[in-house]
Amino acid sequence: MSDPQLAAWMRQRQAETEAALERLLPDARIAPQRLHDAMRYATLGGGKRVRPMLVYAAGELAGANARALDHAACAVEMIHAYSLVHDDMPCMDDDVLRRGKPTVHVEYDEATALLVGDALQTQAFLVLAEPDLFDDSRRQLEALQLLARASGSRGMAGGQAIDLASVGQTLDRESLEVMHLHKTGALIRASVQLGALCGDVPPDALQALDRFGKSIGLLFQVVDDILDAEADTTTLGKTAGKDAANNKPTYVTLLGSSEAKRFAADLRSDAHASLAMFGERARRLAQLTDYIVDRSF
Ligand code: GRG
Repeated sequence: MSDPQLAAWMRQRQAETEAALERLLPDARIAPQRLHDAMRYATLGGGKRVRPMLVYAAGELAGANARALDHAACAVEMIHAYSLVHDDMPCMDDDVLRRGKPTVHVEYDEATALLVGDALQTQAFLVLAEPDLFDDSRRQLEALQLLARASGSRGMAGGQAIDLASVGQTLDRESLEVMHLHKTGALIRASVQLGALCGDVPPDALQALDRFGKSIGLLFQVVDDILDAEADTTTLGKTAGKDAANNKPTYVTLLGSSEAKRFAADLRSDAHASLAMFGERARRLAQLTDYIVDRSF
């Protein structure tokens, strides 16, 4: 990473996320120990923590208090961790490795993996519903609704359903976009809004941040597709990536690599344009946008 200040900020926020998750996940010494242990296994000690970093960066812009931000960052990461545990199960992607270690159903068992996802999801809402977290309880209710909407059938889970239904189908660009805006984009978009809701921003600022969140949510997925395709080119001699190998459409299979990169560049510009009204206050969000792209190409 080119900017040492950003690297230091990211390390600090990642460490803060880890410490807050340690505190806010159930203690593995308390019954049911095996479930609690598996929840911690799924959540702690791995991952880039992109969503928590977006919560913190938006919260900094909005002047949010640190405790509310820790809880919001953990809530969104718990939902993300649950989605990965379920996504890896044999009934979905059937993956054996996640974040460099065996997936939860491999390390524990399938029934435990199902329960880990369920319990992480409810833990997320418990953590965000903590009393006296927000200065304004109406904003806390808004945050809870926002996270529920982004995670549920009209958000991430809905996107996963569209994805499962698309296996073996030829999706057009619009349908692929709808799928990713839900499956990956909804939680990333919600992370930015959650950070802002922890503080105090006027409605026009919240709208601009929502446009920003929508652009980077899609950007994240386009970059993921490109990275996946490029990893396959170097390691397997294929050109389309794991999803494509699983007969799932991706931006690279649909648009080709050059056009997918052009689309990523457009989304990056849209994201920066949405931050224009904030000036210097949005520096971290702008830097995180570039990080999402530059971790690859
Ligand atoms: C099972 C309800 C349900 C939803 C699953 C998000 C999702 C929906 C599945 C993940 C599948 C996947 C690998 C999508 C590609 C983009 C993505 C979300 C990658 C994983 O997120 P990162 O890169 O992971 O932020 P880390 O490990 O860094 O947290």
